[in-house]
Amino acid sequence: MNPQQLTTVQAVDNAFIFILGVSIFMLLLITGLMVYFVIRYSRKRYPVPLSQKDQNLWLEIVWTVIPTLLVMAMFWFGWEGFLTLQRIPDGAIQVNATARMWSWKFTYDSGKSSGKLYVPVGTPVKVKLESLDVLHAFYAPAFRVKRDVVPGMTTWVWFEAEESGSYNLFCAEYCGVGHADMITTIEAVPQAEFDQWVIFSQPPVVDGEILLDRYGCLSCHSLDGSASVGPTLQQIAGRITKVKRGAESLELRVDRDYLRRAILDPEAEIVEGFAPIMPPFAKGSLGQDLDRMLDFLMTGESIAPLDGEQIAKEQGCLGCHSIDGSALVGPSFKAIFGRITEIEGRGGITVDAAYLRRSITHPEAEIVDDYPSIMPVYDQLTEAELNALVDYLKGIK
Ligand code: HEC
Ligand code: HEC
Ligand SMILES: [Cu+2]
Repeated sequence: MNPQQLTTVQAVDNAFIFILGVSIFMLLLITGLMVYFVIRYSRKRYPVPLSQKDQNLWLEIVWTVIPTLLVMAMFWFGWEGFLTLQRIPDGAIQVNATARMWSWKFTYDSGKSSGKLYVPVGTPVKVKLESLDVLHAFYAPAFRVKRDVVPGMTTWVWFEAEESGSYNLFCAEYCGVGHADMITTIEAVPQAEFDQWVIFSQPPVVDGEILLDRYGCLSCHSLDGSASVGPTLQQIAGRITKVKRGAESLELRVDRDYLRRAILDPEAEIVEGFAPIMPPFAKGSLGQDLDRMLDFLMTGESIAPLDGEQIAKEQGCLGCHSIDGSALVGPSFKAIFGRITEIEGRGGITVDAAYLRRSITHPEAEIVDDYPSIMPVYDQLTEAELNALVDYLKGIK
């Protein structure tokens, strides 16, 4: 077998193209011969048969041996393809995929998760597949992989993206009314971008110190007043800082804008007495965390609230709940706060924050009348995420 492993695309395409090629060749050969014989030996030309052969050993050998070889070759390509799909190459990174009605969640080693599958170009990726509810299937046509995602069982696929781009990813097993919402994409990005993305945009944290630590700020900055590689960040807001902007020396009061510049473009203004070695942080890689970081640095404590809408999207809530009043799989979120909701076997309950929390963490405890009890249990949300969700729901008018 080849010392260098095939990719899944090569493996499947080899088998496919070989079988297709043989089939087309046979189709043309047989049809051509048939037409030729029909004309050549038509009854008009030869009303009486010229000969009546019933034996030709060579012909029999030829049409036994050649098809046998062809079928064995088909088996060879198929078998090689099967083995390639089974054998995960060395150096593959792992991503865990969780399918649920009706969304995908991909979790990376760093703890980061996303609704699209991000992969580095040129590195094999092993995707571990698990389902939280019913049968789904992971189907990425561009990489020729398709595998059932079975509740209670772990399956996996691997593939390697050779070029960066955005590739379709489907659920290929009908899994209920929201099945079609399980379309997402595989985003293949250059390795450096992937590393940046996986490391620098991680799950939301609520503690400012953890947040700074996560981005590596604390390896150069202290929070206790001591200078290290960079100035301390303790009580930085409002402090007068001496910086060099080009050749110019300035004294600036630290405000939000200054902090933003110091993080996104540290080279523009260098704090006196320190080396210009702080790496710039791209706005995109910090995302929402930039504002939360600034909040923390400005106040020393509070962190901006998480974006509840974002969480609702990521968690798939909006696949089952509309915000425009239409009933999807679950009741609409429109004007949910304060309304009376009819609970099976218990009558009307006024929707308040506590009820919303219970609905999310223990949806099976109170079932809204006329709806099936299929809402997934969200017990993995952090306190902050839960609060953000409840605030978001409250705000939907
Ligand atoms: C490799 C070390 C290093 C890392 C990592 C680093 N910094 Fe810095 N930082 C410095 C140095 C050195 C300075 C002073 C020189 C300058 O202004 O660029 C500085 C300056 C600053 C200043 C201006 C401080 C003042 O007194 O005016 C702020 C604010 C700051 N960094 C925030 C951050 C944040 C937030 C992070 C993480 C997202 C971070 N830094 C990551 C080394 C680092
Ligand atoms: C698979 C579909 C599905 C998903 C995903 C889902 N829900 Fe639900 N949800 C339902 C159904 C069905 C009901 C009604 C039955 C019940 O009470 O369990 C419901 C009920 C609710 C209720 C009570 C509504 C009322 O009118 O009293 C709230 C609040 C709620 N969901 C919030 C959420 C949030 C927040 C998320 C995301 C974290 C979410 N749901 C995700 C299907 C879903
Ligand atoms: Cu599905």
